[in-house]
Amino acid sequence: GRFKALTKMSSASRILVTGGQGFVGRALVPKLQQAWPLAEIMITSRSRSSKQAQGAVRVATLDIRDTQATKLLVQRYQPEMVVHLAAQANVGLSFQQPELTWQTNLHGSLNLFAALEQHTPQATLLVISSSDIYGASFASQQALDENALLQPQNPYAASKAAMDLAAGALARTSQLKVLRARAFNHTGPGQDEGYVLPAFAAQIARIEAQQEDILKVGNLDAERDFLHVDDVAEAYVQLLMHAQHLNSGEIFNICSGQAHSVQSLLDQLLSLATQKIQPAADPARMRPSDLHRVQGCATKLKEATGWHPSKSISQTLEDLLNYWRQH
Ligand code: A2R
Repeated sequence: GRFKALTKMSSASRILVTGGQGFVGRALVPKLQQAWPLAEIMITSRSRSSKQAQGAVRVATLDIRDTQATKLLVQRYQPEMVVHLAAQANVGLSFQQPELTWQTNLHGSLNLFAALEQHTPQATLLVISSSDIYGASFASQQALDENALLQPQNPYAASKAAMDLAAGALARTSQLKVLRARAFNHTGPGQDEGYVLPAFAAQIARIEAQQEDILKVGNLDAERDFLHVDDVAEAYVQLLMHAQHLNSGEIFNICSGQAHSVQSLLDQLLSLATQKIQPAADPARMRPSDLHRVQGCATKLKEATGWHPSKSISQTLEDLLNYWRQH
């Protein structure tokens, strides 16, 4: 049972997290430290400016588009486990800068894969892919599992799909243990206001502090499958812990299994506010949303690792609002 699984868990003394200073990275690193207290952790960032209390964590300056620098880092550090988070993760920006998006998400990833294959062929690699790669498959309005067709609808999604497929091929052609996580929507403290839930929470907090008058909202019809970023990070840790028992190339959806309308999430946030707030439709935020419902099935992840989300959507929204009240 559980004990047997624990004794067989993967060990590691050097863990590398690309993009470790990003939103997910900042939630993940403390969990990695907890799970592997004896391991050394290195994160990469293009800049040295630090959003993170670095503690025992080393920060390497790296642009993954740089083939040589990526090789050198892997060769010198010799990671046993790698979480590949680094990406141009902004969908909007991917329309304006498709070239940057492809260079980072596909070619940068290929640089990392080649470096690992050459210098640390026994390593475990967890690549972070995205539910966006299913794209038009969500038109079915069903909770999608890992077998859904990849039908990306924007440059970001297409570049992540290509990365995901390249990682699948890598699993077949190398000895690396490759795991693919397809993350659905996630949110939490520290997420950029460009995302819908932080945008609501930040405005509510500013209205409570009398710094603003109106809450501007966009399209509220869309339904999305949200997890707290801590539960996403926990899923990544669990996958790494169980890596020895998982097949290389295996795919896991990271999601709650439930879809909530943006309207209902806004309503919940408004009910947490200390005053009555009337939202106002803002034409500038009315981006047409191509997908009505995005919902995933997390059964495979749950069965493989025992993972279960620990934060409900209402706790997640509370966390978010409290974060913005303090910022
Ligand atoms: O270099 P930094 O510290 O600005 O880190 C960004 C990093 N990044 C890169 N790293 C190396 N070379 C590049 N050319 C490059 N471009 C970007 O990726 C950034 O902090 C990190 C991604 O973090 P966020 O933008 O905060 O995304 P988030 O929400 O943490 O997403 C993590 C992963 C991504 O692969 C998404 O595509 C996926 O989850 O949904």
